Amino acid sequence: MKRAPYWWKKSVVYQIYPRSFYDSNGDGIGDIPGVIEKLDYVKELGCDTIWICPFYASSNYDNGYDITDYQKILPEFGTMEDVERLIFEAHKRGIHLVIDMVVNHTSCEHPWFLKSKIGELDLEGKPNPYRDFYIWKKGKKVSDGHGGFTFAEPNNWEAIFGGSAWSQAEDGSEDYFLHIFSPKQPDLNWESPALRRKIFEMMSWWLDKGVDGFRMDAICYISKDPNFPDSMDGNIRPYAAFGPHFEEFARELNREVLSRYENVMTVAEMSESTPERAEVFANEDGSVFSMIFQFQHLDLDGGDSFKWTHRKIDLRALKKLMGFWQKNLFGRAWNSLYWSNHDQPRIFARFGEAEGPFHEKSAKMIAACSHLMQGTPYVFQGEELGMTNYPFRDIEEVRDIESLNAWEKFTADGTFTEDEMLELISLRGRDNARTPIQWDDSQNAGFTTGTPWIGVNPNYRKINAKEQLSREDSVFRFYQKLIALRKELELVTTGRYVSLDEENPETFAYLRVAPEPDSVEKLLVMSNFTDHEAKVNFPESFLRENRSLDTEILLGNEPSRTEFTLSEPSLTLTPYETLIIRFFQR
Ligand code: TEU
Ligand code: CA
Repeated sequence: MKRAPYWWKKSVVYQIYPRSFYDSNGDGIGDIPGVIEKLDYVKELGCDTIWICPFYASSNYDNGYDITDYQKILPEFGTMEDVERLIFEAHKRGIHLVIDMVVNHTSCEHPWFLKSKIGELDLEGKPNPYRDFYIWKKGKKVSDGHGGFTFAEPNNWEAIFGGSAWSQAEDGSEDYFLHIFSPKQPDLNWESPALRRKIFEMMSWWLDKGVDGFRMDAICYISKDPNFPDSMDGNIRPYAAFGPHFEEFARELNREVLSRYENVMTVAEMSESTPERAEVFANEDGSVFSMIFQFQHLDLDGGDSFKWTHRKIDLRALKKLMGFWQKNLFGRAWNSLYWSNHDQPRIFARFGEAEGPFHEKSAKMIAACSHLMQGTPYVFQGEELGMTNYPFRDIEEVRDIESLNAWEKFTADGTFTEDEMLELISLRGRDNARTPIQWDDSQNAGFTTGTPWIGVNPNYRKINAKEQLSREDSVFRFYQKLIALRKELELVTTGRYVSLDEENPETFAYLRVAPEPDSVEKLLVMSNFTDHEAKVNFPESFLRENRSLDTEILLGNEPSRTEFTLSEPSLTLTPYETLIIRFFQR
């Protein structure tokens, strides 16, 4: 497929978690042929790019994010021919395909690691070329308490999925290998030129197959602090993210791989990101990545035990933060816009209502509020249906390595009781996003004819695609209109962001202003985040400047709202209402 320069700026991405999307052969696991069968659904929604989560050969401890062969497909997902067909069928429909590239680490069962862990010498006693592919450090010499000594972890870094970030290989040496995530996911050593070469060749191989880009998994971690110092509280992120060679490696990846193909899209997953970093790594000249996934907005409800908390996001803090990103990146870098993905709970854990009269209305409001900002919006599968968290009642129902490890740790050390922890998993756990897509009201929500690998949300008879498609006022239909609006109105892509009524704790209002100085065209997006009526206040200057302009309602979620004129200093929105107004001169 021919790719236009910066095509992603006008794109809306649909994220597919293949394991839970659609099962074509009844083994309970979603697969690539299943994705192909549902491409028309994605097309109907209006998305023109798919980001598909890992489908490579994997040991599956972390659902595909632990790769054993980058150039093979996990048999339960299908074959390489299926993936080639997916590329072809997506392109046939004008849909770009962006694949998930997990190159910070591999599986502990990847042949490179199996060879690496043999030791500094290979089986023939020669220097082992694979040793350097991973990060090995001598253990720290510590007293054994009996006058002798023993070896301990090189430092106190904690893995993101719990426990020490260092584990020992069974090679009889005192060496430890580093794993930022789980011991099943050893970190690759990007300091090794031979390793980088292998990665670059492999990524080029995928581009040669015709994929349109990559979502770069956990990429901010590929360069670590070379001194491996102890961390104050065990937190690994300050030392493992954005190390001294990160920018160099990222630019090399661009030079050696991305820039050799035409208009490849990359979205780089980067926790610990700030607008200053986005300016470097998602800059306009295309010398690094196309855009990044930042996490600051999702960290607003983090707590002492990381994500395991009931804390709520303060709307004022959210508005300031989003506005800060919008303003700082304007003309310099490109934003991604998302609330949900396979690592996050369903949106209603944060905003709106999962049940009751405002369920759908709130889902639409949240979508409009983020889709009309500047950047590339991401729709995570099921979001367009208003899918909700799963009511986990037993730890046996949980599949996610992160949640299971957290359960072990926090129930053992007394941070939480079992009941509390289960409640937190139901609220914040990653499996909430990973339950099967609810296609219709038949058994297993039409996802599979077999036994699904993870429970289907019991609300599928009410919330499902078939029902949503049959109704004009559904969440799906609203997403369709929202996506179409982005395609029709240049302003959504190019407009400058101006925040309005920023101190208001209940409503979120902003303007998108045409960048051409001689244009008066503007969009006004107003959203009520509460379950009661709430006001948006217009500053005097705003009223003065815009009162004489013509207005039209472009989209909203309140059927009784049929007119809008800018006459009063404030407007009262109904519960969870969103209202999108265009200002123009006739
Ligand atoms: O996530 C990396 C990441 O930055 C984590 O901190 C993420 O926020 C985590 O899921 C916290 O709940 C990526 C993938 O998206 C994730 O699914 C993988 O498990 C992880 O990398 C390891 O590959
Ligand atoms: Ca299957």
